[in-house]
Amino acid sequence: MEKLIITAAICGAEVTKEQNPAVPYTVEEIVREAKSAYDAGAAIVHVHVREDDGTPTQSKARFKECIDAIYKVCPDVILIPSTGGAVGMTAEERLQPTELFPEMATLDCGTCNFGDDVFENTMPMMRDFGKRMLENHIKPEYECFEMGHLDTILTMARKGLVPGEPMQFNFVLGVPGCTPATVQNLCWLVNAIPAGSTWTATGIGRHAFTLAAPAIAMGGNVRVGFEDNLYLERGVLAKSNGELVAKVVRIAKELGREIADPEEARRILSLPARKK
Ligand code: KMH
Ligand code: ZN
Repeated sequence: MEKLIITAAICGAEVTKEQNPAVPYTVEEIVREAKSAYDAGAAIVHVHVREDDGTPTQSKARFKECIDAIYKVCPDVILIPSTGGAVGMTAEERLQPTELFPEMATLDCGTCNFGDDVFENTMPMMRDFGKRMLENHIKPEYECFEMGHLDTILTMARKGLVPGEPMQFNFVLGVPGCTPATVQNLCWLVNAIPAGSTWTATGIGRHAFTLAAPAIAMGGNVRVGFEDNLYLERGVLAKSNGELVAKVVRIAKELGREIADPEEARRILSLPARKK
């Protein structure tokens, strides 16, 4: 089995300091959280950015500021900026971080309910996002919140509308209104991906670690972080993203799975080595 790649989704667009005071907004806070996750064993940081008051933004300038600052303290980390942004943002707004030519970026694979909201990812939007990633040589992480999202993106990849194999999928299970975070659902998704693909499991809220454990045992990868879950355990807020990553490292250790560093993660994900 390959080593385990841990992704830290340190910020997201929805969670607030009211819910957990450690949620980062400022550049300094985002760097602090990225570093805590990296030091704990995360090879990948999934990046959303905020204004200083916490408002989610997809501003290219803000992404550049945060990405440059993260690389200063985590020089080899893999960064996956979001093109999902926040519910209600336009496609053009959301695509801004792709203008920075990151090695990877998220690509959301279909419209879905998102709590009380609808997260819009129509086919024309997805074709635009796919075209941009092909043009800018960005490897997408395909975010699948629903079973149908996987089928949709596989069809688009067969038609050459989005980057193809080897593909990296992130199965985000447990968003209210979307596919529940069960082991059966995870198995269904994993069984449907092409041979040679890589995949990550993200369990939302209380499912963060109950989905992480089977993913580790199945040979997949794991995402945790404040974007997905604010608690270390029931009733105990995590003090940092690093605490959440450290818990995954402990579970992996118990299950006999080693942790991939960023260089190993690049090889597993078929990414070119990062230029020094
Ligand atoms: N904030 C969510 C509506 C992504 O990063 O690509 C979408 C999201 C997905 O976070
Ligand atoms: Zn995200």
